[in-house]
Amino acid sequence: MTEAILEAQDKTQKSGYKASSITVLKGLEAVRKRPAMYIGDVGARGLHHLVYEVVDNSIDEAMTGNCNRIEMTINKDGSVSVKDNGRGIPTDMHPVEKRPALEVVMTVLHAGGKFDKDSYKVSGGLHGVGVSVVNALSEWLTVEVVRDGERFTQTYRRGIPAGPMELLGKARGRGTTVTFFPDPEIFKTTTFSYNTLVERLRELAYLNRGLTIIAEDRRDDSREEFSFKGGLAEFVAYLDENRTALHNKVVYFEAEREDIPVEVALQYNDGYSENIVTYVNNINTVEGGTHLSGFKAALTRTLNSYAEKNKMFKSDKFSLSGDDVREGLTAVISIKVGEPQFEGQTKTKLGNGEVKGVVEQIVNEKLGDFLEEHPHDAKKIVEKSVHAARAREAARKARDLTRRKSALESGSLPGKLADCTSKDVGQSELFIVEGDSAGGSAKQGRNREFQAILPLRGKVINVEKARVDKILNNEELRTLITAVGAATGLGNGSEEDFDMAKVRYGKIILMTDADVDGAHIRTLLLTFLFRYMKPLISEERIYIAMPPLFGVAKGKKKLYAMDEVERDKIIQEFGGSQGVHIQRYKGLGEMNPDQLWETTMDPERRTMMKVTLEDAAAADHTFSMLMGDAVEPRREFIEKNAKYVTELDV
Ligand code: 0RA
Repeated sequence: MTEAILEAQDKTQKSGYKASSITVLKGLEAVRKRPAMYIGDVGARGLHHLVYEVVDNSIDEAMTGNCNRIEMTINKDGSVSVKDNGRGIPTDMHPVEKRPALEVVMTVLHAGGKFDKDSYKVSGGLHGVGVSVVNALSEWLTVEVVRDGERFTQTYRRGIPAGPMELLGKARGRGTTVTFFPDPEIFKTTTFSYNTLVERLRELAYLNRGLTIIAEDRRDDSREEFSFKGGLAEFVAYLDENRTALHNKVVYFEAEREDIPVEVALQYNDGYSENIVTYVNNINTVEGGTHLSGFKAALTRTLNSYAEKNKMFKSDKFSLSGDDVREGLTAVISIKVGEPQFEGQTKTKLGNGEVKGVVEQIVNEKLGDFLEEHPHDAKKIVEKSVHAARAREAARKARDLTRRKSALESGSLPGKLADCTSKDVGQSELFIVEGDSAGGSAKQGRNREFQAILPLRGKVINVEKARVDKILNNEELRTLITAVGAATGLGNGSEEDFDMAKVRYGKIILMTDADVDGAHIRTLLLTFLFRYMKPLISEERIYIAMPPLFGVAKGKKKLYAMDEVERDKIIQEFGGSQGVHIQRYKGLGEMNPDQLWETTMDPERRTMMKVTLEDAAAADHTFSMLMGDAVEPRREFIEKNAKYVTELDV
């Protein structure tokens, strides 16, 4: 224990309490000065990361086998408590710093994380920055520890101890409870979303088999308890609950090689999309990486060799491609790496080269075993893949035809697209607009230098229910693919074909009516982008235009309102409703080009919603529910969420 604490201290600081408290203040100051460097941003996302950071510390206790229960509570006053039944943060005197270890952990940057060498701590990224960062960014924080039969507590304000650690008295059990209120001086909002937190906590419960996680919202008495004995197998079943499975039992295995534990669950369904969610140290690696590559390589190889060995291909030359074997596949891969290297735009791509071979070997072996032991399921999976291969071949032939034809007929860009003149991708924007009349207004109202308009006339196909050949026959999606410019020719549009470097616009903005139809078209478009152009979402290039709902005019003055509350405020500012004319915009088409520019398109004045991908698994579940076969969950979701769509987190 003492050794562990010694390790945690700053080795250059040996001059006792005063010097170390100066270091502490400097550390806290650095965090408060540049919060985004530690937690990503100071918006809703950063706010919720505070909770994840505290929970991560408890998860570490669980991962080392020292804790099996974590409770997260949003309290009535809006503060959050995270309680675990782990060993409790040590409370004995720090031999050099001359203050309790608890205070050191809570106030010294990175002190907490270095205690346990065995746990898979994350270097860099948003996670693993240490609970002291949460402390520094909280208006107040109270920690309570039960350890060795006694209860201790300490409170801090903006990271600074409000008093010494206190002994509260005797107590049973053990564990740590951290309660904090985020600092309104730092955060744009301090209101926690229970749903957002629940989604992450559910995910963590799936990822840590057997761990009980309880979420509670005392503001409205919501409560959920998650505990999954089946771990990832149950996760996959949950992701596919709105789909029809091809085989009854989820394929599940785990193994460890070169100190890298690998856990995989997968299931095929009768749909066409590919849904692989990957994690490293409980972090969702949205951009994939070496673990995903290893898995894909093994899947393709194992299915081909099994099918060949069992003479399931009609011709010797036949083989299944990666796309073929991933059609209708839902899989979750979770691995632990001692020193992960995160790369990519959003630092969610695993770079460690050694991981690919490890995952590949394990999947080859274990999936091979599964196929041998379950010939009935194996047959279904191979048949599905062979079917996918045939459809893909037919689609390719059809595509070659259309490509030649369209090359003769026109240039490469769709005729409906009113492109911008600038070739600077960074500043150019593509507006995808619902309907011809709104499209016309947008074309007239835009700044043609950097704004391109693509009006959508016909129906956008539901890609959850269609195979790639059908998708490519959909006029609207084809024009969209061509306008974006990143799919290779009219390639199959899957992630591998999608080339971010070729995207022609910095921002792609969905502009649909503020009504039910508009919302439907927007969901169809988002589903397509999520399934076939995911990097556009993970790199946060997709936006949703927010046209005003009301125009409020008095005399020559006219203001716009996004909702009823704003409308009423404007009426008040105008000195009451006398002589005030209110217009409710039902569709974009009701606005003239100038109005559309002023309210919705002008970068100086518009409000837009950025589409983010915090949690790919939750997004998959939402889309499969919204666009899949089951009607009841969709109706429930829409009723529950219709009122709360402020920040869209797919
Ligand atoms: C440092 C050392 C030990 C445990 C912890 C920190 C710890 C931190 C947190 C944060 C939230 N819950 C926590 N639980 C434990 C190990 C102590 C020992 O060896 O007994």
